[in-house]
Amino acid sequence: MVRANQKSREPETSTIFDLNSYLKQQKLIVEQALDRSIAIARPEKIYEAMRYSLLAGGKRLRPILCLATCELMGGTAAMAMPTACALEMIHTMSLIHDDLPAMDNDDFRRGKPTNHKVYGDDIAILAGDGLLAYAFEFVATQTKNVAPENIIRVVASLGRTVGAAGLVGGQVLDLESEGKTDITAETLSFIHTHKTGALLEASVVTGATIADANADDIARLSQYAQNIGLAFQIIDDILDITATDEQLGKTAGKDLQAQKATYPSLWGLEKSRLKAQELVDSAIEQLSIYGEKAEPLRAVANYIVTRDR
Ligand code: GRG
Repeated sequence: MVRANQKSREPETSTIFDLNSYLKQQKLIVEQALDRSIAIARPEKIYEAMRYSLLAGGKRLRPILCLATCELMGGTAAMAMPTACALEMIHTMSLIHDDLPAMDNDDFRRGKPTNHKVYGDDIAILAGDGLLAYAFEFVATQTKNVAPENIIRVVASLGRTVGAAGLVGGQVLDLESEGKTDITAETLSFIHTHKTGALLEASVVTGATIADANADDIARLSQYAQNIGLAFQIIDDILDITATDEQLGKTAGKDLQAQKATYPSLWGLEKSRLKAQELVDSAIEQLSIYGEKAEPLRAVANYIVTRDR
């Protein structure tokens, strides 16, 4: 027995969760699965363009969240991996389209020339379309050992997330808001809960659904995801001001240049940071019921406010 004034002989690091190793390891297994997910076929150019952006790096946060939530709810990484890959395919397609001249018009993404800079606008549009369609095919054909009704729920959730009720709707309001000086906090929140938050929430909800989580757990985990989703966007806005092109792997300072309303433009940098931290604290509170098992989700939430890229 260990007395109060006696030090335990257990190594102190045994229960400390090493976020950096965890993220590195999870990123590696996700990237291996993504590499296997699409083979080059005819016409080679479109498969190369899809693979170019899909395998260009990135933090792989959405797949990591999906795998972690599935495991927290008692499922396995293997059950969730096709959905984890699909989430990254959808995210990547949204970045390819967002970078096009008709949208955000960027030359760099993930430290490399954007898809349309390498393959032209026509192929970049089609590479995005190809990735989007393939994401759904991949979930439907590759998911194993998951109840069919849960696979259907995952497909429905992904569909809602990318459509007008999610990413597309958020992007439209974002485009309409450009250059306007009277954007309210409510409009800004609509843009980001749809454009950024929806896919992060779907990452968590699909992971839980694959593991057959109950409605209470899904509601709690959705709340966690909504909080980290907004915090993620606030930090994204802050980094657009404070980080360099090299750190971000894309052009920094674009929000100011495009006269976009952002959280720092509404609240200032300091209040934005505080707000992001509050959201992460609330997200972490949602996990208390799960104890130590939720350490990966807690650590990802903390990473979101401390990240520098
Ligand atoms: C989904 C059909 C369909 C169309 C796309 C273009 C568009 C509609 C939506 C834009 C969505 C978008 C680009 C949102 C920004 C989300 C965001 C903060 C991206 C950066 O995510 P990180 O930092 O990037 O996770 P990495 O590169 O690390 O993956």
